[in-house]
Amino acid sequence: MAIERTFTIIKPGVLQRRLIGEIISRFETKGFRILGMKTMRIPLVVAEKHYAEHIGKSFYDSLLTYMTSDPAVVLVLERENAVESLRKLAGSTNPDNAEPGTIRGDFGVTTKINIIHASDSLESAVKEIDIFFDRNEIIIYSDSLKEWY
Ligand code: 3AN
Repeated sequence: MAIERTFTIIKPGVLQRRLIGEIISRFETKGFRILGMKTMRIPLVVAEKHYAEHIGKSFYDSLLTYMTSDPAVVLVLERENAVESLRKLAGSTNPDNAEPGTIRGDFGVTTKINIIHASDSLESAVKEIDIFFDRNEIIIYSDSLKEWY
């Protein structure tokens, strides 16, 4: 399977709940390499760009309010089949439908506050990484553990 990069947002509120370590630990245990990671308050223009496909939907305004309300942690992750693998780890959009053992299934609150974003395709991942990261913030390094993953 091909090595891919994907993008994730650990959404507002997770820092306050002290769950960042738990969630990043799940990425690492699953073999993702962290190529970029930062804490940020997402500017409104960035949130608008990221969620442009949802303009006009009933939840759009409240989603933007939530996404810009408190700091988030954004990451660029790499591994084989990264996009599908991270979507599985995140679980269904509605935490009530997300399987136990998934991040949303274990820690999600509501569909809006489902605590994590994971790119839904390689194309989205490329676009979203570009929205949130400068090129020099993505670090390529050799990985001595790669044969395990
Ligand atoms: P996913 O993030 O699982 O790909 P999308 O792209 O349908 O799901 O939705 C983007 C984000 O919009 C979700 N992560 C969630 O925060 C929010 N959202 C989606 N549907 C609803 C809804 N019905 N009510 C409130 N918020 C929603």
